[in-house]
Amino acid sequence: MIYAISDLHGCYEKYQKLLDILPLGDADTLYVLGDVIDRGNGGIDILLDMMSRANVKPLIGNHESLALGVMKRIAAGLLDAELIGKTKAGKLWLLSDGEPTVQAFCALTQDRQQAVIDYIESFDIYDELTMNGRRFHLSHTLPDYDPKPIHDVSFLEFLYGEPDYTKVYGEDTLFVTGHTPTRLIDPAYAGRILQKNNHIAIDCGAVFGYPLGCVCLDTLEEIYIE
Ligand SMILES: [Mn+2]
Repeated sequence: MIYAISDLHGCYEKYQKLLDILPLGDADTLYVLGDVIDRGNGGIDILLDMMSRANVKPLIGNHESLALGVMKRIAAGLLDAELIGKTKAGKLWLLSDGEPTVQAFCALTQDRQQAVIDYIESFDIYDELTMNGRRFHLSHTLPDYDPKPIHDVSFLEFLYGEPDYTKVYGEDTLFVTGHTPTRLIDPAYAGRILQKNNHIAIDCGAVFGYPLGCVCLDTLEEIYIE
């Protein structure tokens, strides 16, 4: 089975609870559609756990992309937790609720810091697959409606785009995205996965007190972790 979650934002307990109930065997895959870190406290712990699992497939989110350059400078000994706020990129990261990630990252040994950096650098930007005759596109987010070929979508649009969930992007493809909590797309879907117009929006807002949503791509079944 193939599952997808997104925007864990440091919610380590919900992540572990999900792994406890998912029958995730060797033939199964759990896609994590970015924004594992920041806001909550457990982002680095989640990354370290994900690294140890061959059947977890990460895609990059804007928070990982923003953190990466600063993490490299910390690992190289050029920055520490106190100096981060004095750099442009570091200030941006802290403004994006990066503080818990900064603290946890700085507490790692240099080897572990480098392992986290290497892992984030291995993240793909998007993936496409076919399951039970249904085509899927998966990425952290997508641009506003503009039916251009996927190879014309820019890296920044995959990280920061705001899809128009009222538009069908492709008749023969289901577009799985996170990034925007579903309550901000449509309040009727607060804390729930939105499946509509060939979109599957899976960021239920786990770090804001809503459940962690998980969709099974084989069955389109929704799983919720309170
Ligand atoms: Mn995001």
